[in-house]
Amino acid sequence: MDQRELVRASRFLSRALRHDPDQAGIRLDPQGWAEVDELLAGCRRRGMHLSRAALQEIVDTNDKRRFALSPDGTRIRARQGHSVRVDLGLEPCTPPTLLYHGTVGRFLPAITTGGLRPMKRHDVHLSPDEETARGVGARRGTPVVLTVAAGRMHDDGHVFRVTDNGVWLVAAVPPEYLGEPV
Ligand code: HQG
Repeated sequence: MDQRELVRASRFLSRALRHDPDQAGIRLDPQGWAEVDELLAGCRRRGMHLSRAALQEIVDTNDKRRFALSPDGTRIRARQGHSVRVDLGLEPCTPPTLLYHGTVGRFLPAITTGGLRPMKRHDVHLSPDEETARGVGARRGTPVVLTVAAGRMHDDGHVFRVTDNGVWLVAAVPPEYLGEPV
């Protein structure tokens, strides 16, 4: 597959596995897994002809390792980023002292007042380093990076989880844990 096709297919999969399984004609189990055969059939019905090998290539080469196959290769899910309710089965864990959130200036007034909210997703997504967060913010314009006092939040009882591709998840970040934009 060429790069453009890979990106198009990856977007289709993100939508199907995170946001709109019905539209792709697939079902997700409570942990977010879809049957690969069902997914490939659903793709075909929507004019997205994807072979098993192409799917494997997307899973292996995706820039953010967005998708995971089950060990036997029969099921696939998104590693994070869902808007549909799924239980990823991630255990609570201790975050580093600081985490980072990439956003854009136009959201700052609302964030300063209300803190970081998950918006359409299940959780607020935080990055382990400033550079990654800058990339996240840059999707929407000139990026602004906020530091999050994750260690202090954890000490105060907020529950953190980390996906196996290194994205930190928390239900919300109250404004008192946010640092000045860097
Ligand atoms: C902002 C991508 C107003 C928040 C990325 C963000 C990430 C508020 C937007 C992953 C707010 C939500 C997640 C508040 C937060 N008022 N705006 N109180 N609280 N916001 O896409 O973090 O490509 O849901 O700053 O790389 O941008 O999908 O979250 O700008 O890892 O794999 O509301 O999505 O990964 O946007 O991105 P999103 P995000 P994928």
